[in-house]
Amino acid sequence: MHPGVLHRRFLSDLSTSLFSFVLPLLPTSEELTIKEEVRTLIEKLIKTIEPSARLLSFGSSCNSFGLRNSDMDLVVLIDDPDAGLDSSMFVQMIGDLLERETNFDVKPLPKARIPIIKLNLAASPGLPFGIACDIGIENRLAIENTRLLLTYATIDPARVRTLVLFLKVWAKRRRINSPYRGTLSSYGITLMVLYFLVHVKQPPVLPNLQRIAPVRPITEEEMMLESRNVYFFDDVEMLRQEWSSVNFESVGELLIDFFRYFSHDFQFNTMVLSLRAGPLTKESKGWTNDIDVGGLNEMARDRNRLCIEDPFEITYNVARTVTKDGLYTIRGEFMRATRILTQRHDRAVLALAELCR
Ligand code: 3AT
Ligand code: MG
Repeated sequence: MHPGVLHRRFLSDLSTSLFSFVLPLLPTSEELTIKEEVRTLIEKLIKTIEPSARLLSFGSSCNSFGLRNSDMDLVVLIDDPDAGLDSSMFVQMIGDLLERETNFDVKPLPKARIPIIKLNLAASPGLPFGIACDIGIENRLAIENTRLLLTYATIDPARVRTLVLFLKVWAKRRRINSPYRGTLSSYGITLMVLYFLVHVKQPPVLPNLQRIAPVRPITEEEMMLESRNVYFFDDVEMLRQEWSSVNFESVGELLIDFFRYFSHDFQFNTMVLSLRAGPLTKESKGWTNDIDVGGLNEMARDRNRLCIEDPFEITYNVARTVTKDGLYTIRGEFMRATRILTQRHDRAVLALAELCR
């Protein structure tokens, strides 16, 4: 058969295989129900300490990029401005309460830089692996960035969700999804995929939601949260009607191109990925990592090896955990993936299995 025909067949198989790969890894409805029950139970208990408190989910439990058994990210928001609760104290109080009233394994960390309560729920028939859960206090920006990610996913779920979910699995299996070991968080990986779909692909697969003007004028106050501009266009109905990408590449083609772009084209040494603004230089953000002057130790230089700007907290590098070795491993993985997907033109399903081995 002609190589072009073989290649086209591989691409079409690759897209089908990606959908089938991801499908069984999605959370079961039973898991979602249990998680929601746990959230409601904990919220009810917390309200006995502070009636104006609400407990909200964020992260992958509600940005549509959740996988089976993924952790549960929760945050307590206190609506009463006069509640006067300090985060450390509140974390300790919630920790004590949960220890008394539930049989979860509870670990309050009131003295951590960001005070949180860690919970572990034991395995049960509906939750064969249990759940790990982190409860933070007043992290309102996380709720907003979760909504941003969810809105992006909603515009083109077939391509966006499939790509992000597959790449999260790939990153976990290839061990490059460990911020504590010098590689990337899931949030960082998701921002890389969205950056690629908004700013690298021409024509773009997704619009830049932070650059679409609001339909009605909005006040400065509505736009700002904790002195950050958190505006983005979030009218999903209107986006569905008004935005139609003229990029018709399949999810398989996009995946290959994603790996190729981060293997060969992205300038890791000098550039910052900004979902908000497109490519920026490290120099323009003051995120340089190559000045080797006395006083700047190895740790400080390692902070900006890979630069991913947070969409709202723009002075914050989401990938600051990536070390020199971590980046070397990550780039090696992008190259390995490109090689596998561009050299194997037999069965796509085998290529995916090899990719995630
Ligand atoms: P998993 O399914 O748990 O792997 P996730 O989407 O829940 O993926 P994370 O657990 O990495 O992603 O993060 C949960 C949320 O916490 C995502 C984001 O709202 C917030 N978050 C995580 N890391 C950062 C960060 N470095 N800067 C700002 N917000 C962050
Ligand atoms: Mg999470």
